[in-house]
This record gives sequence, structure tokens and C-alpha cells, in this order.
Amino acid sequence: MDQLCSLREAILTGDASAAASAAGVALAAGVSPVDVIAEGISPAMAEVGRLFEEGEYFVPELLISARATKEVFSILRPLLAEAGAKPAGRVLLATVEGDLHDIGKNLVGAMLEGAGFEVVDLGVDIPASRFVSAVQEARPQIVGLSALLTTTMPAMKTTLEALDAAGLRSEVKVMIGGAPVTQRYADSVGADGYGETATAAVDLARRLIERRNLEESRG
Ligand code: B1M
Repeated sequence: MDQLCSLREAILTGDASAAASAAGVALAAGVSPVDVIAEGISPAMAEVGRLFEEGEYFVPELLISARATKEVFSILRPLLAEAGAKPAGRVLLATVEGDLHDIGKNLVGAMLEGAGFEVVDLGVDIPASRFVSAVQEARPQIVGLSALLTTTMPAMKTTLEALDAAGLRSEVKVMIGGAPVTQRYADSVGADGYGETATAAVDLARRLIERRNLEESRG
């Protein structure tokens, strides 16, 4: 999408004000907030990750690109909230304990909001006990766990076990994702689903809500 070229460029160079104005121009030209995320922010951040892996970008570049995406999200969030009338479902979302990566999780949250879900975002470095209390308070239909480090993936299993121990596992569907996570890992820890990308996470959330409604109607 041509209108999103300058947005991707501004995120790559970490220019927050240029990113915000490019997003404004794209929205004014009729690009939907969801497409601004899916075709603008998402590929730009994937490219930032690739440049980092190849040694062209370092931590400061990563952080200023992440800051530029936050600036754009602050413009998109009210528009995404306006779009959905009746919430498609409530998702409790967070990055697991020990893990501070939130760019992918924020993309997933924004795409879910764009698809009409109500998102309760707990943030990063969230211990299993906090997930348990948040499920008791917010009563979501879905819990979404994100992890970017191989060393924090086991916290997904710990979180599932804590939900089980608290008697909450049958009340929520749990979906997991993040760069090192796979379908195989999701199966091995007993998660209800794995989303490879933010778009896949939205499709998965829709399917999980349908499955949950069906199970409820069967008693
Ligand atoms: Co970190 N980091 N990092 N880092 N970092 C990685 C993950 C790493 C692969 C880089 C590398 O070394 N090659 C590596 C992990 C290696 C491993 O575990 N095997 C790594 C490391 C080692 C570290 C530190 C330990 C570095 C250090 O301090 N020595 C440290 C750990 C801090 C901690 O968490 N405790 C660290 C720190 C950081 C920064 C703070 C500098 C920064 C994070 C800033 C932030 O998030 N606010 C950072 C970043 C940016 C990265 C890379 C470069 C990019 C991650 C990213 O944002 N990608 C990353 C390398 C890489 O992935 N190429 C790396 C873009 C984002 C859109 O993609 O997050 O994959 P992603 O999300 C996707 C999908 O995965 C999916 O949807 C998103 C959009 O499509 N998805 C879900 C994500 N969550 C989902 C949840 C779902 C469904 C789908 O359902 C709930």
C-alpha cells in the first residue's frame, strides 16, 4: 500500500513525529487503522528485527523504532475502539515472566482491538500468579501469552499450570505466540492454540471464542 511507504520508512529510521504524521496522512486517505498496523507497523518492525539480527541495527535503533510505533498506536487506539460496537470477546494479554519484549504483543493487542475484541493488557514480565488474579478479576474468555526468549518460554507452561491449579483452566482458552514459539511447543504445554503472526492471532482468537461458545452451549 503506497500510502504506508513513508510510515514504514519513518519507523525504520525511528522518527516518531514523521511516523505519526505519515499515519495521519494514510488514515486521511482512507487506509483503515487495521491496515496501518498490518501493512505499515508490522512489516516495518519485522524489518527492524531483521536488521538487528544482521548486525546493521543495535539496541538504540531498536528502541527508537519501538518508540515510533508507540506514537502511532496512540493515534490508532481511539479509532480502533470506535470501530467495534459489541466486543467480540475479552482477551487478557501479556508477556510472560522474565521477558520484557512487548512490540509483537502490542501489535497482537492492537490487531485484536481492531477486530472488535476488548483487550486487557497486563504488560510485560508478568508472573503466573498475576495472570491468575487478573483472570479472576477480568473474567476474559481468552488469555494470550507472548514470549520472545527461549529462556522465558517455560513461563508459559508455568502460567498454564497456575491457571489449572487455581481451577481456572476450563474457563479460559489460552493462546500463545512469539518468535521462538511453535505449534509443537503449544501442543506440548497444552495451550489451546498458537498464533505465528498478529493476523493469525486474530483468526485464532475468533476460532477459540467459537469453540468456547459451542462448549458452553453443550454444557
Ligand atoms: Co531482544 N532478543 N533481548 N530485545 N530482541 C531477541 C528476541 C533475540 C532473538 C535477538 C538475537 O539475539 N538474535 C534474542 C533471543 C534469543 C533467544 O532467546 N534464543 C534476544 C535477546 C537475547 C535479548 C536480551 C537477553 C539481550 C541482552 O540483554 N543480552 C534482552 C532480554 C530482555 C528481557 O526480555 N529480559 C533483550 C532486550 C531487547 C530490547 C529491550 C533491546 C528490545 C525489546 C524492546 C521492546 O520489546 N519494547 C529487543 C528486541 C527489539 C529484539 C528483536 C531484535 C526484535 C523483537 C521484535 O520486536 N520483533 C529480537 C530479534 C528478532 O525477533 N528478530 C530480539 C518485531 C515483532 C513485530 O515481532 O515480537 O516476533 P515478534 O512478534 C510477532 C510474532 O512473534 C507474533 O506476532 C507478532 C507480529 O506478527 N506474536 C504473537 C508475538 N506475540 C504473540 C502472542 C500471540 C500470538 C502471536 O498470542 C498471544
